[in-house]
Amino acid sequence: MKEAQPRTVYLKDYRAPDYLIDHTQLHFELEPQATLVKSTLGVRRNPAAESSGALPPLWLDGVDLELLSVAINGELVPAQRYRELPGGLEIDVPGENFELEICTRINPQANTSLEGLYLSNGMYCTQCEAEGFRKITYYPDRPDVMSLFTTTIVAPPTYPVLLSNGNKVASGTTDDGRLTVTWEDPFAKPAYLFALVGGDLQWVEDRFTTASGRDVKLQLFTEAKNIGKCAHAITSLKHSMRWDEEVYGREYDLDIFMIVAVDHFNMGAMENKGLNIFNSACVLASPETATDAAFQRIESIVAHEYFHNWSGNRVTCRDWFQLSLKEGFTVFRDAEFSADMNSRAVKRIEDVTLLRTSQFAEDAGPMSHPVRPDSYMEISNFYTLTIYEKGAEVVRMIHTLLGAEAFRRGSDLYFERHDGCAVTCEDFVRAMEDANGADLQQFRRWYSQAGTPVLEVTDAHDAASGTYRLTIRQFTPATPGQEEKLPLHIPVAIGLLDDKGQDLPIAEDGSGTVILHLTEAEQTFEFNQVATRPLPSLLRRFSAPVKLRYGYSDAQLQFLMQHDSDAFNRWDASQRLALNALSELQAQYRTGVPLQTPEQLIAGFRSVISDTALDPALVAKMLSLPSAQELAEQEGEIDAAAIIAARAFTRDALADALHDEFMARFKQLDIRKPYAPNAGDIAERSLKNTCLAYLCANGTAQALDLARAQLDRAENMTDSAAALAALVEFAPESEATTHLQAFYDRWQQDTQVVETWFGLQSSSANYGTLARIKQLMEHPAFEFTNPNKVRAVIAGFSARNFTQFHREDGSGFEFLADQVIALDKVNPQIASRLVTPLTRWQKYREEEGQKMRAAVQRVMESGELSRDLFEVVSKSLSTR
Ligand code: 7MK
Ligand code: ZN
Repeated sequence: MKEAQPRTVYLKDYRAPDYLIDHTQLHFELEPQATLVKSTLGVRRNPAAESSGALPPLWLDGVDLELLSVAINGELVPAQRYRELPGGLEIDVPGENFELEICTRINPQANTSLEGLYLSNGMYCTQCEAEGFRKITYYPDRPDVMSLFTTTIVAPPTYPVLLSNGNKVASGTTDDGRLTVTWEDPFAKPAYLFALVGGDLQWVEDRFTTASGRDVKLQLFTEAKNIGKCAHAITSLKHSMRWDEEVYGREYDLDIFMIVAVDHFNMGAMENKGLNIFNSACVLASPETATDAAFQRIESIVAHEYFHNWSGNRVTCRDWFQLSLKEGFTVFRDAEFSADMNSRAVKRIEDVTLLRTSQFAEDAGPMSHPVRPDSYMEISNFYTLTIYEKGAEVVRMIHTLLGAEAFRRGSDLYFERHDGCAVTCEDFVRAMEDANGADLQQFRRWYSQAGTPVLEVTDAHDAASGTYRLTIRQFTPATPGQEEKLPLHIPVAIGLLDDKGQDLPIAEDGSGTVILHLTEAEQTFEFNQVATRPLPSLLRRFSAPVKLRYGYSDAQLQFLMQHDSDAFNRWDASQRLALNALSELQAQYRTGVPLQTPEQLIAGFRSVISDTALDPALVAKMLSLPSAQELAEQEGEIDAAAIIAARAFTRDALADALHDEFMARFKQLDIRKPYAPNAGDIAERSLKNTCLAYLCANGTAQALDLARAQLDRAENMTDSAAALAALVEFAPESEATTHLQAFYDRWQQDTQVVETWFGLQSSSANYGTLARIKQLMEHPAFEFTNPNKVRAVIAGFSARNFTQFHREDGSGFEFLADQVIALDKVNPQIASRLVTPLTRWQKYREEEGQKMRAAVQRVMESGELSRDLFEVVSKSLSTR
């Protein structure tokens, strides 16, 4: 019942379970250091099991449990009939059907891994996905075992709120004055969707009437001090419920939907049936304390977890290799929801930025894996951008290939056919095919093939015949364990612009965008009646998760920035223009010549900044330079110093050349009005604050005064945080420190604002030095056992402060290695995520790469590692 040793699990070894659990009765007596868990299981031989003949022993997963007793059909089982083994319990069984009762003791207070049952600020809560339930009791902890759960919780009256999944069916007081509550979940579910909460909580309540007239009670539980921060999440929830009815025809299925906010949480949130548990940072918001970005993040995460009720809970995963079945689909669903609620183009830009910056880097690194992996050591390591974001792109491509109506027919069939079942990615694709008579045979390769495909596009125009030809070549670079790659079925959305910037009517219906089906390694597409050479707008809306290469000139990019009817590609053109300038500057830096002012980029940005016809949010995105991390991803061999120098130089050159434009636009947008987190206002604030950052980069006293004034009188966190960030980055250090102290004094009672405050310092290129990071870790508000604090301070530095983390002395790497080693003892999941930047050492220039590798090596040799950390570190050291 200790954790099992590192072993690799393979998809090809999947076997149906030998036994099913028809019903699961749980009885908890909550005690911080000695919680008693009694579980009563209705066990039945699985008729579909592959083992035949004699009854195999029953295997139950279990980790860090103290076994008290085992009984079968009401009689204690003697010790020689069961075996406590690493990772679980093996029991000899008396027949095909029996009732099994197991009593165990656990220690929630000592549980800092935040998996299973633990305490957060005195509140009991659980996190079971993926394999946390085995830290609560012995159980077949696998998603293809679905059971009806009844849960009784007994706790002292100091924990008046006792929650679990489903409906409350009984409550009372025990003889010794403790509270007892029983919950019954009428839907069969796998153990990973189980949840329990116990604490002294307050709540806000609302109602929602479903399309068919069911009245649903909505509750959001939190510590009393946060009760004023619940409104936005409740509104988001109601919007999500309505949207899923309208767009997918999916209604909520219980009479109550609860959300609980907890401060200690490894991830964003969790979709436990009827009882979602959220990281406080992903659910609590008020205008004074939360930024626009936080408001939008909350809206999308509330939606994501709610949408899981169908894509995840009613239809769940057969095994964890199928994780993207629920996650990719649900991310696609929440992205479309956010696009409908806000600006579609801006949402797409944000998602693609994340994909290109982080998923592409993952796909090019030692942990590269397909959307449906074929092996893993620790499943927690596979809650990745590939599973989530690339998985969502794969679903989006199906939507693009089939069209919206056909996609809906496919999802209807999928939900109907597999309701109440644990299924596979293959089942999803087949439903899409069967509902439409479609053929997605070649498309399936997207699920099994890792790596980011590259498209190389060339074109030719023949004026005499009026033909225009686009030739597209595709290839995917090798990834660890997958040398050979096959051509994929890729939807490439394109338009052709005439010399006025108008779309040629190339689609059958006369519109300007067509979807090319690229299926071969190289393919030529022909367009007729094209009199003059057009300018292609390629991969509109980012119709596939690929790297697209085409030899655009800077002038063509500026033309696309101004004229493309596809807003996404207008933005993309601005980014390509910036990338051209930045890679040129990196080359100059490397050869030691003086850096030259990027005139083309300045001209391009100038044309955008004053364009008042464009959505200001889009303008803000177009004026934003790719991050250092995104630039690094672009390079074959990363030269961190060159990236840092080129980027800072470019930013300063833009700040200088466009000072008057930035000032004019800032002044125009700097109007006082009551805060509302709607798309229009968010857009204006984002452009205003983008201008402010450039103005401050310029460093004039006048610009800094604007930031000081804004910090002084801002009534919302978006504007105060933006002003503070600009001052921290660009004001003299002593002044920055003074502002930070004042800000802290004002907000120290507010956990979410303190997290923002930490993050703003640790990620500041100028202010966030290693010495300062170490200081922040000594701050009384820092907590090594709280993932949000660790992420804000340590990951703020290692993952978002490229400049300081990559200092040439390698001190950043050594620091991170130290923190990872220490964290692994506290919280393996967080340690394993935090080490990521170091594990990509292979891509860096020799000297720096070797320093990073040495840090990884030191982690490896530091003693016994968790399975989580061992997997990522060993894979990093074994790739070249
Ligand atoms: C999002 C799993 C959960 C990483 C990103 C989430 C997790 C990890 C939320 C935890 C989720 N099922 O809903 O996907
Ligand atoms: Zn999810």
